[in-house]
Amino acid sequence: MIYEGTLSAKGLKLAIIVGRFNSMVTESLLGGSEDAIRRHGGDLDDTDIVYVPGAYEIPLTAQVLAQKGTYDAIICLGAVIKGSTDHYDHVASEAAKGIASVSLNENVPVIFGVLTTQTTEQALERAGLKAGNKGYEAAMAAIEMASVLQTIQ
Ligand code: INI
Repeated sequence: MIYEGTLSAKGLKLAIIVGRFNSMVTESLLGGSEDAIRRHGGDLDDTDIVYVPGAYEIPLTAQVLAQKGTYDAIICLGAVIKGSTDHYDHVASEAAKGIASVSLNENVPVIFGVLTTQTTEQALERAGLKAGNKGYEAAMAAIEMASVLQTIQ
């Protein structure tokens, strides 16, 4: 037996968490996610968007949303860009670990759409310039995971 998800967002209830830090990047990621959902049959009126201060605050927010039990998947969008201190490393690693643990503990796909880059230019490239839009890709992963989990459950 082979199980696989579809790429249809029709009928899915999704949440998107967006970090305000580096908002020029994260707003472009959000646009990419919305584009993916809309172009795959999803209803943006059924998609909840939650803004948080920065990537560090994403895991707790994802946990509270997941515990509501109403979302088929949660998309986490952020941009952690290396500065002159090691603050970057703490924020990036806590966001990554936290998002993974919420997903495993709550049995909800929680998608890692947090960019971690050395420069603002690299982040912008991945938010709609020459390296695609990771927000779009994160939404596609959310759609596929919501679907494949429905299939195997
Ligand atoms: N938050 C980010 O989302 N990206 C960053 O690059 C960043 N840096 O570099 O500091 C960042 N820091 C804020 C952090 O996410 C928290 O909002 C803050 O520490 C308050 O808890």
